[in-house]
Amino acid sequence: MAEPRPKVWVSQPLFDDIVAQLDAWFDVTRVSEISDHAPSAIAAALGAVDGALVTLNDRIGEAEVAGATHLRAVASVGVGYDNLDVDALHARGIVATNTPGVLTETTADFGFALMMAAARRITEAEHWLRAGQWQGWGFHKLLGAEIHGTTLGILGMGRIGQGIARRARGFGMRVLYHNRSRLPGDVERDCAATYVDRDTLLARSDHLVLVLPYSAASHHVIDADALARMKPGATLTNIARGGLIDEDALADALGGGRLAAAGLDVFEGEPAVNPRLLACRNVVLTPHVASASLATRRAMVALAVENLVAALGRGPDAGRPPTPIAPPPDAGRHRLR
Ligand code: 8YV
Repeated sequence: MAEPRPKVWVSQPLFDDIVAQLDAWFDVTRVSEISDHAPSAIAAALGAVDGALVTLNDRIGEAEVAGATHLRAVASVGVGYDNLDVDALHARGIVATNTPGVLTETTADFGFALMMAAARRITEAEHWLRAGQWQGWGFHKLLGAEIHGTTLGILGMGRIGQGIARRARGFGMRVLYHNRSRLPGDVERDCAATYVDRDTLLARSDHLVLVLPYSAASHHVIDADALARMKPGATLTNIARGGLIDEDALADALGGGRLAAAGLDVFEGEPAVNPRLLACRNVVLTPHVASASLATRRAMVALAVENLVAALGRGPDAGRPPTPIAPPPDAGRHRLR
């Protein structure tokens, strides 16, 4: 008798033509509408399958996998994996994968664009124009912060941080960075980036961009104290995870004029946005779209599918998923909502 086909759950609608590749190997249950699954619904879904394809909305910790006796692999679409309690998965022998690499340049493009939009007040200027307020020349209207020739600070210097640093070269910016570990000399030279401690980064950056992974260790890394250490008139851009910033402290810094502007693509309680930030005119707000080019989002789903097929022992790379997650030293203390 033929071996039964493994069962797979796809938690959100993704790209049908790419997800269809799973049908060659597995019995696939698809969710047809974007869903904020309750933890109990995730637990029930995982309890019935061998593998799952999930996104950052799907938070999977000990409670969700406790009854998932057949679950062998969770493939997450995205490079950040704070939605997964990797230790809990690994403790049960479940392979966890993410999608690094394929979104690096697209996300770096967006991070740079968001920093520029905040500094040069692009969305504020557009809202002003659309509101019919442009009645004539105002030489002093909508004056922004300079970008070329200034100092860019990057907190978190992985692939995406390095991509942003390389873009900054074209704008004649000095690049400072801080990271858990210092980069090798050849990478620093390639990025024309100088390693500094965190306080120096805060004090010297005209534009600070956050690109570090979110974990308990980095929760509210930008709090009232860090904001007070930033250069007066600087900008702050976050394309990583909302929980890196104490949003009330940021609203104070923006409202009080301590910071010139902020660009935020991610929010602590997303999709809800702190109403104080919504009320600030000097913050550019986007709905977690830094990796959202069509080609990149397709590449992310394709890599997640490849990971799942291989992790469940099928296809040419059976048993060797291309991008498994190796837990960082502080994994397992991720904050799950
Ligand atoms: C994705 C992201 O949109 O990759 C990440 O970590 O935040 C975004 O690129 C998201 O993860 C999709 O699940």
